[in-house]
Amino acid sequence: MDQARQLLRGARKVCVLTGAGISAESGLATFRDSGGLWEKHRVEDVATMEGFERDPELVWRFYNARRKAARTAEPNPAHLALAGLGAGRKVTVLTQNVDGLHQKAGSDDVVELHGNIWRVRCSQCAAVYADRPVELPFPPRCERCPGMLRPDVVWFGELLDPRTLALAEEAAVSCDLFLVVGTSAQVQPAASFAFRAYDRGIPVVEVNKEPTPVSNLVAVSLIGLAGTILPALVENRGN
Ligand code: BJW
Ligand code: ZN
Repeated sequence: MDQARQLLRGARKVCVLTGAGISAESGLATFRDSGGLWEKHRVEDVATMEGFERDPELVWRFYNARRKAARTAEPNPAHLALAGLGAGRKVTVLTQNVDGLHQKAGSDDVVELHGNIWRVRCSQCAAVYADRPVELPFPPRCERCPGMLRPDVVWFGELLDPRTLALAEEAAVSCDLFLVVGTSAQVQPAASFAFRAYDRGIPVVEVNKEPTPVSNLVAVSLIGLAGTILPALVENRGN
């Protein structure tokens, strides 16, 4: 912890990659942990375009349940600690999460790699709509064409938005400390940003309740709950 604090103290530009683990203590399920979403749902059924084309109602049931959970979820001490990290330094959060909790906590530079659960997009004409009701009546129809609306998130086999990728890339290689929090670091290209920073000689600090594929390259691995470790890392930072 002392070593991580020291790295943070010297850092003027911090880039943070977050995953579902940072929202776990807000009561939102992760994907790959025991009891996680991928134990109850087949990835191919609910997180691919093929699955949506096969059974859109199943996919909407999955996302409506997650919207319902996310609506009442509040940022936890981990989100708040990251939001408080910005005094005197530039902090960019690259999040794989679609729940909007970093913004709710007050982080002002958030790059949403996998989209946002509060937006919907037409599967035919790509029109994007925000602030739809939590329980969308099925089938949710586009206002501009006969297409069906889908969540505006990135499923497996889909490309991340090129502008989003460029922002993430720039933040990852121009920071002087890269934090990785609560992600299994298995999904590409999101996980690759930690490797890009490492390749540039930038120190990488990981916070996770267990080791991951990035644990071997990190300067410091802090094993434990993000809601406990991040506030401890940020306090006494002495800027
Ligand atoms: C705690 C904690 C606590 C718990 N405190 N810690 C290169 C090599 C191999 C494969 C590929 C490759 N490039 C592309 C691919 C294919 C694929 C991929 O990566 N597959 C791998 C899984 C093998 N990637 C893609 O398809 C991506 N698109 C793409 O690359 O396009 C180009 C292309 C297309 C086709 C072929 C090839 C290239 C798109 C990926 C989209 C992922 N989408 C999802 C759903 C988003 C919407 C939604 O939320 O519903 O994103 S899947 C899901 O996984 C979600 C997450 O954002 C993502 C990552 O999961 P995350 O956040 O890491 O969660 P978990 O559950 O895995 O981990 C939680 C962690 O927290 C654990 O480590 C816990 O220990 C920890 N934890 N509680 C601290 N309290
Ligand atoms: Zn449309």
